[in-house]
Amino acid sequence: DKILKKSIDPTVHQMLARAQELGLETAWDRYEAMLPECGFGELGVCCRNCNMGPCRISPFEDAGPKRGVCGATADIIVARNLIRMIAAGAAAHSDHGRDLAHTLLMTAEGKGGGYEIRDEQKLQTLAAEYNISTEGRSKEEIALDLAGAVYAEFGKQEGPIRFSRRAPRKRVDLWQKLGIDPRGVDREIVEIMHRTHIGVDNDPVNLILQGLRASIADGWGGSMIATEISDVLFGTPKPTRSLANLGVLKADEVNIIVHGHEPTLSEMIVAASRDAELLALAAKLGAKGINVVGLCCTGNEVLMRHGIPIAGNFLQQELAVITGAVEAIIVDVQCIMPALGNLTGCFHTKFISTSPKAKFPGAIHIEFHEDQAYDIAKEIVRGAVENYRWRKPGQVVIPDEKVECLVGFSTEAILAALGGSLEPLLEQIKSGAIKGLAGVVGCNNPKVQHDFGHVNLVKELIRNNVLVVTTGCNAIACAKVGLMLPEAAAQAGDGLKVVCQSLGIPPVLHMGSCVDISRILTVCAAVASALGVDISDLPVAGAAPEWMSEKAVSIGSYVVSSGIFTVLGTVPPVLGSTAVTELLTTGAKEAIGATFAVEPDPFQAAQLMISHIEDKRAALGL
Ligand code: BF8
Repeated sequence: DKILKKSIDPTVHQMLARAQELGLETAWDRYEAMLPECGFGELGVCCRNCNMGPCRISPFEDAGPKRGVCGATADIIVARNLIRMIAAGAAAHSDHGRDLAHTLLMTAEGKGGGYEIRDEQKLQTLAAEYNISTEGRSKEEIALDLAGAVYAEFGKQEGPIRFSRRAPRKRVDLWQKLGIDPRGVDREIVEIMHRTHIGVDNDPVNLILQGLRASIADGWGGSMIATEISDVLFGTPKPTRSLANLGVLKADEVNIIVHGHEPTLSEMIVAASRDAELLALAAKLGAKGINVVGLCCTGNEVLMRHGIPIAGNFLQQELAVITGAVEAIIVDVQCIMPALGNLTGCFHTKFISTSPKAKFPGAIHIEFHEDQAYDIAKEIVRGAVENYRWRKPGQVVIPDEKVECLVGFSTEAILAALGGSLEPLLEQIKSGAIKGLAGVVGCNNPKVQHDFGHVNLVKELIRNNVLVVTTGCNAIACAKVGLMLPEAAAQAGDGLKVVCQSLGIPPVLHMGSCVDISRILTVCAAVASALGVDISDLPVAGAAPEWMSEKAVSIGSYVVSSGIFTVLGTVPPVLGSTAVTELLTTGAKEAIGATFAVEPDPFQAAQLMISHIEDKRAALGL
C-alpha cells in the first residue's frame, strides 16, 4: 500500500518491492529519511551568500530575526535565492547548447569524429536567419559560419540575441520596455551572480527582473540553440513509433542505457551499438543483440530521432539498474543521481561517466571527445557487451510493461502533419474544436506521487479539447500510459478527437527534451505573429506538475516571461516572501502579461488552465 502511493506506474511498484527484497534504497527512501525537510529552505528564507551567516529569517510574526546580518529582509533573500536557481538552470541548458555549437564547429572543420550535417534544410534556414551567405557554398562552409555565429551569442555583450527576434514584435517591445531584453546568456548569468553577492542588488523587483532576463536568454537563446543545432547535426525529428517503460529492457540482449542530456553522446552510442564487430561479439557471448534504451532527456533525444525505446523518466533511473539486466548505464550531464554509484556496485552494471564536467563516486570515467566520438563510443559499447558475461540471470527481474507511442513532433513535423501551414490548426482553434494549447513539461519529484500529476493533468486537458504538447519527463509519463498513440484520441473531447483522428495524430504531442521547450516557444510565436497578436493573447497555458530541477525554474520563468500562464505542481521556495509570491502570482500579470500559479492537484490545475484559455478566447472574440 505504501509502495502504491509512491507512483501510479506498475513498474515502479514492482521494482520498489524488488528493492525492498534486496535491501536497496532509492530516492523515495532517502526522501523519507529527509523528512521533515528544512522549513527555512522550503520558504526560501535561508541565505548563505556570505560568511557573516548562514542567516535565516523567522517566518513567525512575533518571534525570531526579521533581517540577516547585512540587513537583508525575507523579500531580498527569497528573490536572490530564486534568481540564483534561474542562473543555475539557465547555465545548465545553455552550456548544453554551447556543447552542441562546439560539435557543429568541429564537424564543419572536418574534425568531428563521426558526426555529419544531417539536416541541410535546417542549416539553410538558420543560415538565412543569421544572414550567412549560402550561394555556391558547401554545407561545411555554411556550418562553419553558423557555428561561429551561435558561439558568439553566448558571450554577446550588447544588443539582442538573434533567436529572441522570433518572438512577436509586441513581446520584444515589452521586454525592451521592462529592460529585460536579454544580451548573451553568459552575461546575464554572471550578472545574476554579481547582483546576488553581498551588498549589491537589494531590490526584490529589480532582482526578479534580472532573473527573467537571464531566463529569456536561456529559452530564446541557449536552449533554442541546443535544439536547432541538434536538428542540424542529427536531423529534425519526424513522427516515429517506439516503446516506453522498463519493459523495453531485454532479458536476452546486452542492455545499454543512455542517461543525461546531450545528444552528442547518445547519438554515437546508438551508432556504435549497430557496429557489426560489436554485434558479433555480443552474439559470441550469447546475447541476441545490443539493446540501447534511454532515460530522461537524452533518452527523449534518441527516441525522437531514432525511435530508440525509452526506459522511463527521472525517478526510474535507479529502478532500471535494480532490474539486474543492465550491462552499462552511460551518462553525460544533468539529472543523473550520484546514488547510481553505490547502487550499480550491487550489480554487474557498469556506471560510465563521460563528461569532464560530471564525475560521480563509483563511476568509471571514460572521457568523451567529439573529435574521436565514434571510436570512444565504440570502446564504451564494447565494455558493455563484454560485461554481459557477468550478468546473473537468476537476479534479473524486468517488468513486462512497455507501451507503444508515436513521437517526433518537432515544429516542422507538426507543420507537415497539418499539410504545410499552421492555418488548419488556427481554423480548429477558431472554430472551438480545439479550445487551446497546453505545454505540459518537467520532472518527477518524490514529494508527489510519481506520474500522477503528469498523467491526470494531461488527461483532463485533452478531455476538455485542449491539445497538449509536451517534453521532458512529462512526455515520458504520457508515453507510458498510451497517451501518445493516435488511438488516445478516444480519450479526448469531441472536438479534439475529430481533429486528431482526421490528422492521424495523438492528442498529446511529444516535442522532445527540456531544451526543446524552445520548439513550443517557436510554435507559439508563429501562431501569435500569424494572428498579429502577442503570445500572452493566445489561448495557451503551461504546466510543470512534478518539477524539481533548477532548469525547471529557468523554464517556468522564460515561459511566463514569454506571456504564458504557468501552473506549478510542486511549491517553489518563495513562500517566505509575500512580496515575491505576489509578484509572481499576480503582479507579473500587469508587467509581463502572464503569471505563475501553484496547484498541486492536477484536476484543479487543469481547471485553472482551461479557464485561462477560455478567458483568452473570449478576449480574442472566439
Ligand atoms: O531536462 S530529464 S528530471 S530537468 S524533465 Fe526534469 Fe526530467 Fe531532468 Fe529537464 Ni528533462
